Amino acid sequence: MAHEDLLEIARDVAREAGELAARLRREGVEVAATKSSPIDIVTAADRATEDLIRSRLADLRPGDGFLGEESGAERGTTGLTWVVDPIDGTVNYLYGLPNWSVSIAVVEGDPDPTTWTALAGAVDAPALGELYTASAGGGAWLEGRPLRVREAVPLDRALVATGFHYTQAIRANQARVAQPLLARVRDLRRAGGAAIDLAYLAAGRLDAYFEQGLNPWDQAAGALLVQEAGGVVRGLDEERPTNRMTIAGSAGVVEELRAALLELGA
Ligand code: 2AM
Ligand code: CA
Repeated sequence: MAHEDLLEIARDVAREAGELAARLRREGVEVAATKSSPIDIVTAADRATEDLIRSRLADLRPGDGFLGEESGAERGTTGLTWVVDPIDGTVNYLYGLPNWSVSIAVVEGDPDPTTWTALAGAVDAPALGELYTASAGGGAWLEGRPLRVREAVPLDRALVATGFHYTQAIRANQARVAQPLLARVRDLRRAGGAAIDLAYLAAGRLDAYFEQGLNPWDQAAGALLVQEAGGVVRGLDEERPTNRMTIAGSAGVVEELRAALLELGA
């Protein structure tokens, strides 16, 4: 199937899932359970939204694999896997802050960011009224507007977004790194959703982004947006993003940020 057809599926399913999550938000939201730590939460809306996405994709693309944050992995037979975060930025969603999104990507190969080839992706942010899309070789788009990362600036003029882990021990090290880094950049932003951070980067609203501990579904669609907008997404030592670190932006900023993170022991 052509990338454009996969993109249409990603976009349509993300939009429908975004409408469901937004409606459930208006009806009220409570924490259903905690996951890796007491602050790592899941709501009934995360589960209902993933169920909707999973069943739509099963109808439209039987045979493809699925990897979702809430319901886990299912191997397919076509070599393609849909990598889904039903609600990225769940804490924002719970608190009524607008930076949460539905993130859907389709990848070829094992559903592992260090090896997969992302073919298409959509990040739908209903509370922002923004639906971002990208396909491999087809560019990154926001509502009909092609996206481009900002031209590289020196790190001391870069607006850098990041996020903090749900695990307190990892947070302690992130705080230790953030303190000196703050003096070396224009400013830091922490909006609370990796997929939108990456989409903002693709749209030229940030100069760079880094985060430790992202899962495949947090970054699958967002990383493709950044790459298709002319940016780079990589790890600390590795050329591909890993669970340990994701660094993204224009090539020049990414190199300088990476060197600073290595020096600071991130
Ligand atoms: P979530 O909202 O789906 O949990 C927060 O910095 C961003 O990182 C969110 O996109 C969050 O996704 C994601 N994230 C993934 N794993 C995380 C972790 N272990 N700790 C904190 N944030 C995590
Ligand atoms: Ca999530």
